Amino acid sequence: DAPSLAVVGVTGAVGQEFLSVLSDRNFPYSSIKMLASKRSAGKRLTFEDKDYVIEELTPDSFDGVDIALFSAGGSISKEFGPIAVERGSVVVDNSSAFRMDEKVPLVIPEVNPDAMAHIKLGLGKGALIANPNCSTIICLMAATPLHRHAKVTRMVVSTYQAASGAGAAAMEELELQTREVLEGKQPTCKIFKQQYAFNLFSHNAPVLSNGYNEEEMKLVKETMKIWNDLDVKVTATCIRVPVMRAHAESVNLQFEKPLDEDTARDILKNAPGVVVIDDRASNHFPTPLEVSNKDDVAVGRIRRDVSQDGNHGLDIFVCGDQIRKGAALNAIQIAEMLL
Ligand code: 2RA
Repeated sequence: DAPSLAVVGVTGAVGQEFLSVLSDRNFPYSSIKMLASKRSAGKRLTFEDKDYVIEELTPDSFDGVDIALFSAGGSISKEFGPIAVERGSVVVDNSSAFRMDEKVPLVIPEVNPDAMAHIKLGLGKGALIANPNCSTIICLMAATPLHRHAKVTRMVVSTYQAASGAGAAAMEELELQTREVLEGKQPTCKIFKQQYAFNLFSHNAPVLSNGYNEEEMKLVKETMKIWNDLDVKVTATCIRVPVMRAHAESVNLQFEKPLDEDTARDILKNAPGVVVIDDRASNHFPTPLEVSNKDDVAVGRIRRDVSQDGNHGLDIFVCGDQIRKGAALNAIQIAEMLL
């Protein structure tokens, strides 16, 4: 019979997208708990023509819950993820809290489904599965089909990341600043402390001692874990750009054996969850607006890397919806694998 669900962080951008995706995909459920902080407890929401009261997240919230979808930040996942597992729930966690824990599968269903093959519902014991970071998901949805064909030895990623990755408030501030700047007013800078509208800046994640920021090191480390390949060389530069909800990424790939652009294009055309938009004649390639609110990741600018000998290098350009495939859709596809 259908599982009982809980959505932790239901009022956030990803929490709301969880509900949209559950509904769009007719995900079966016997019951669903809407969980959030004390601040939101008591508020009402309607989901699939039924009224719900948002409940405050407590340890008891997970009694009788089969699948708990988390997207309420790393500290909430760290505190309540293990409690939910203890109460018998399978947790799909969108935060970074457990992604690099070797006991926790880090899963993109189209890429490495086997990593969670040992986790089932109804065994009377819980488990935790981590959803990768959005920029990792979007990059690997395109890079993995090529990697499977010709083994990537080095990947260089430059990301152009949307406001949504910093939450609903960041999206609101981008819109507000855009209006203010156009009206000749001083932009309101509360979220990023600098002007975002008509500007771009290095990703707001903390910068580490090696000069990389946390977002860039997520791409490096999560790729190695998801590909189960500690030898692949990855470097990244993550930039925040004034776009609402879809990330764009320029990806340079070097391969162990030759892979020409036509073969690469065919591979990508047949890759699950990927659409190729690669029309040189009309200069039509993926854009954030074109992938927003959609499930598929779009790939284009597929071309031989002219700085490499032969066909051992490719450049591609990828766009994907950060809230959907970058977070909520991927998490629910993981949950679907439990059914
Ligand atoms: C960002 N990857 O875009 C983060 C969101 N999880 O800032």
